[in-house]
Amino acid sequence: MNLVDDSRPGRREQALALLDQLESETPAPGAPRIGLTGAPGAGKSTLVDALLRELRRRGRSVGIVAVDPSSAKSGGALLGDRVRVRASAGDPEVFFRSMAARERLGGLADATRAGVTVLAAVFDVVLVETVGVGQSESDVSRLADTLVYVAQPGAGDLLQFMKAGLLELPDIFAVNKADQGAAARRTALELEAGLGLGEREASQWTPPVVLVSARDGLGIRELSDAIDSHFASLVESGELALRRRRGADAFVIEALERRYGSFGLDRIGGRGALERRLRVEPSAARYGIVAALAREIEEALAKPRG
Ligand SMILES: Nc1nc2c(ncn2[C@@H]2O[C@H](COP(=O)(O)OP(=O)(O)O)[C@@H](O)[C@H]2O)c(=O)[nH]1
Ligand SMILES: [Mg+2]
Repeated sequence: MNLVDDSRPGRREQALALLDQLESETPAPGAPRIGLTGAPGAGKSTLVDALLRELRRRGRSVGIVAVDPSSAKSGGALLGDRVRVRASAGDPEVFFRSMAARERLGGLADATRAGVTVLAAVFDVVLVETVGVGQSESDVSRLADTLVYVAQPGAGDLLQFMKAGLLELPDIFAVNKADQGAAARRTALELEAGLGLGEREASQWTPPVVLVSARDGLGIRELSDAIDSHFASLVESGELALRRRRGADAFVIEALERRYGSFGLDRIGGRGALERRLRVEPSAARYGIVAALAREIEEALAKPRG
């Protein structure tokens, strides 16, 4: 993690090589990568803590990456997360890392993905907390095997979510604050109804809606079971490898596009050509590839056109 955090140019090459090595040498399926997303205040952090306790009860070691969309980093941790780091202090089977949303490894690979790669090589389960899904910035659907959307009772964000056509992305819906009673049950029913309307990719999995109270520890066992079932179904269907590959390819394209724009991508044949090239590359080498392609684009941009 320290190497990955090191921004000196020489270290950056080393870090990218290490990350590819970790991805290729960690036997599949490896650690489930569980993403938790949802509006600020929905209770994601509280739920991560509750899940952490449940997972530890089940004897599993846990790595956590928390992405804060607003905070600046200070001394390696985000201010708001100090308390939580302390809560698991002294447990060697738990590792917590928080990062600011815009952090980039050498300005290119996103630090969240790098953190997940490292923790997945070491811990039994990786939890990623972040806001933002279906957006280019900090899009957790790209690095999670199982995406949990955390809703809260009466949330207008649910409507926004449905309007944006993002109901297809989550694998599990957790309606938090079930201790609020009827309001939470109503939100769960609305969600279930909404799910019936949406178009889903043809697959065996029907996303469950689980009522939880992260504060009181209600429904946490059920949520944990649902997460396990989803991961098992990904492994069984062979979807896991496909999903990880799709996510990694999207990460490469997005990283290059963000840095060089479509103008830059055009200099190496455009987005379509890039997608075709990625298809024939081994899937566990995405960090090195993104750096190599960046060099290629820079060389092309340095040459006069035509
Ligand atoms: N009543 C109730 N409040 C909760 C629950 N979970 C979280 N909260 C509260 O909701 C607020 C936001 O929680 P937090 O975990 O920081 O949300 P995040 O922004 O999604 O990470 C805090 O005041 C929590 O104490 C819950 O299950 N029930
Ligand atoms: Mg939070």
